[in-house]
Amino acid sequence: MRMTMRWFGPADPVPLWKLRQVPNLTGIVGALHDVPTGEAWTRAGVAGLRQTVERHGLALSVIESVPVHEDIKLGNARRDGRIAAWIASLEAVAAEGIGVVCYNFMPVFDWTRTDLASVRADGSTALVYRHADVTGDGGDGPTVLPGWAEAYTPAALTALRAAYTDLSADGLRANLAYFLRAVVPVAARLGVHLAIHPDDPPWPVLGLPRVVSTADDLDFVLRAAPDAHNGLTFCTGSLGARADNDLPALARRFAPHIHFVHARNVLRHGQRDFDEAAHVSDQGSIELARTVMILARVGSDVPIRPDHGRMIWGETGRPGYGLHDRALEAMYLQGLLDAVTLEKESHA
Ligand code: DNO
Repeated sequence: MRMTMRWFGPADPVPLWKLRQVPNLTGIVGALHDVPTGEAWTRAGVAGLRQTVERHGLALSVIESVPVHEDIKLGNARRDGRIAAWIASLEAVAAEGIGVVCYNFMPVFDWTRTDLASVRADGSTALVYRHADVTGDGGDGPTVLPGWAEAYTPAALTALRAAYTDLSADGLRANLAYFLRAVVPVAARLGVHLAIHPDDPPWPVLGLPRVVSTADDLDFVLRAAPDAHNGLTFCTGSLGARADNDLPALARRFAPHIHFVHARNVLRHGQRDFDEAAHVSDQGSIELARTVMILARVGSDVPIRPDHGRMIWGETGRPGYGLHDRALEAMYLQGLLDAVTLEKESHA
């Protein structure tokens, strides 16, 4: 696997020159964050990002994400126009030679946490999720939570959530299948590997359905438009927030369809609460080392990135995306990859 790290563009407190000094880091995971969701990216925009990354001696390996507009998830009358724009973005990405595109299909909210700086016993801070804190304010839920990719006004959020009232999980699944049947043939023609990101957390939030949470859900995605270019982002932290997702088993089962890996650990408390933990396997509930080694043994040579880290050594910045802990994580992952390489050599 190829080591990559996420970079949020010129406004990211962690500059590219620092990422370049992480040993064995070759690739950057980026996006055009200033293009509004639903608008088509231009080739010039993608070229600009690629050139900036390349000037720092790195490659733009993955686009994360080309956001999917709510009209597509809702399956309303505007969806075909939105899909056309998504396809135009895909064409811009392909024209610049970038081969992997990550996206998600979570209604309204992207990843959700209830505290972005929970103080740990060692003085570091981490992101945590407490289900009661999302749903526990009388039924309507809060209008703003830390970590949402889109900032909604309370009125916009209420209207958007109302639009989902009649959409069941099966309805959302049908809209996902419609989207996949439209975009996968284009991705195949362009040679771009699509990698859907699982729901984070992998259960319904605020009454909105989520349909990319379990092994059956991943299977549904792959069957909806069977093609080598229709694949998965294997996010250990998202999938691993559910105790009934057996990560080593999922890694073995889905390896041929995994085009991108997000690695991190979580410490689960009960069914619906968790803390983000340091990567080392025994710090969390996930068998992270075993899972990554399985992917390295049986999977393809795909990009992997350390996902969120804690804030350590007094670092401040974008929650989950500081430099120090993610660099430690990259080294832990690199050690696991080296171990598998040595293992393969000793059997050769
Ligand atoms: C959080 C990320 C997500 C991810 C999207 C992919 O840090 O893993 O925001 O980028 O869900 O579409």
